[in-house]
Amino acid sequence: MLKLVQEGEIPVHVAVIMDGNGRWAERRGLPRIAGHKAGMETLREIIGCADEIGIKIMTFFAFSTENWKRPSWEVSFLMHLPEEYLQKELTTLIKKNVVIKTIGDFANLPKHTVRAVSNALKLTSNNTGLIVNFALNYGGRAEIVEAARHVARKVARDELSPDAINAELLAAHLYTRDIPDPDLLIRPSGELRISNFLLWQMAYTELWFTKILWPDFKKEDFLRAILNFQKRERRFGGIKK
Ligand code: V0D
Repeated sequence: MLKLVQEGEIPVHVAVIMDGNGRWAERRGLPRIAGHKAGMETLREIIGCADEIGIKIMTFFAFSTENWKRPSWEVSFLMHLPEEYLQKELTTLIKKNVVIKTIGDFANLPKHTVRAVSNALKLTSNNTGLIVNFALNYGGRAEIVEAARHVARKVARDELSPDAINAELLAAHLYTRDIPDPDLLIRPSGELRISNFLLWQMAYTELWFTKILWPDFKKEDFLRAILNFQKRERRFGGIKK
């Protein structure tokens, strides 16, 4: 399947909702946190594959602004995963020339998490390869609200005319100002929702849903999603040429 995919058009930016980790564990009679650990293995495999086929940007939904509603022990456990992941993978990622980026609000994250992530951002900032973008304490609506506030402040200070506000200007105030909109969203685990992920950016994104849970999602499943994407005709609201 790898060869076939490489013959087609490779999406520039693929977004992934890493869902189904807790359910994967519960089905095996394991604690939910075992699922989160297993999900980290999938993350490694999919980043390797994305790099191999020449995708430029991968955005992974790691923690949403709604995930704070989970039991506090689970939240605490999750907040140690960036450190654990980076301790295991950062050297390999640096060798692969990967750039680590994040989107989301750092303000309410534990200091230890911010420290580990900031260090990784700094150590990979001069790299030029695959961008691995983690959505951490991210919510699509919160992102748009924050952008609107920034724009409103500029108007209030007379730095901006309300007539100059358009989609391009709004987009320039989002976390994703430096990266193109995703071409493809992959959501495993059987949920058929966007769940407040990249709301603005997904206006024309192709969607791929699968019942496979994230820890069971393999390279072949990823390639299948890309292959399906390659068969689609994207019109962006226009008509067939
Ligand atoms: C749990 C499966 C890597 C999905 C993967 C705090 C759910 C493992 C990161 C990570 C999580 C985040 C930022 C960063 C580097 C790594 C991560 C969370 C959960 C939520 F800069 N895996 N991972 N973050 N899981």
